[in-house]
Amino acid sequence: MSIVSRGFHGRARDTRHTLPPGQYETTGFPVLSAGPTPVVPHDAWQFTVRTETGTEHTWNWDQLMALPSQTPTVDLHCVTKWSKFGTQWQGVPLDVLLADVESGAEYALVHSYGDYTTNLPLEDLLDGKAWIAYRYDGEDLAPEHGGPARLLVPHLYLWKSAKWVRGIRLLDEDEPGFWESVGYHDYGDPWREQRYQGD
Ligand SMILES: Nc1nc2c(c(=O)[nH]1)N[C@H]1C(S)=C(S)[C@@H](COP(=O)(O)O)O[C@H]1N2
Ligand SMILES: [Mo]
Repeated sequence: MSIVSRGFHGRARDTRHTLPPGQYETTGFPVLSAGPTPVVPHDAWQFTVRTETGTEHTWNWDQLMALPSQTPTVDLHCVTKWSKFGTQWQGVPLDVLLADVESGAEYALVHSYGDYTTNLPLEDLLDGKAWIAYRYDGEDLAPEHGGPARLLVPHLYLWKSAKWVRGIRLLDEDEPGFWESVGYHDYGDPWREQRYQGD
């Protein structure tokens, strides 16, 4: 994989300030977690990408901090129908983390500390569309919002933005994650209102 400079800039500011169908705007920042908030100290934090052939690439916190980051401003859309405009983040684009990862996989299954998973096509993590985010609104990302670090993939419903992210498995075959396996849409595009399987 290589960094595509076109998309690297093109999608970093995904702010339309327009509501997708069926959404309403909120100015708060609701917390939605399926279980307890895991405690992950920086010195214990690791992020691992495992390819379809089993090769693993692991970064610790200091290595993540040493990578080039971006400061995207994006709109968030939760499947429970709230949207929040203009949220400001800092994070490392997945393009940077995956640049030296040899893979022909088409799918990704994202894992969190605490066992949450979510799936998406690998291409939806690339070309400036997704980050491992560790700062929100000028401060370290709060634990309830996914700190130390969460996936941020704002062009899909927010359940795809796994909090407390610990790794990504690259897969030849699509594999449903936590919400996808209980009836939520496999892809989850808010603009096409893909909330549930069959939408
Ligand atoms: N690990 C983990 N990530 C998660 C969740 C979760 O329960 N566990 N909930 C998802 C859902 S449904 C939403 S809407 C967002 C909520 O993010 P927030 O709590 O920062 O608003 O996180 C997503 N990421
Ligand atoms: Mo959600």
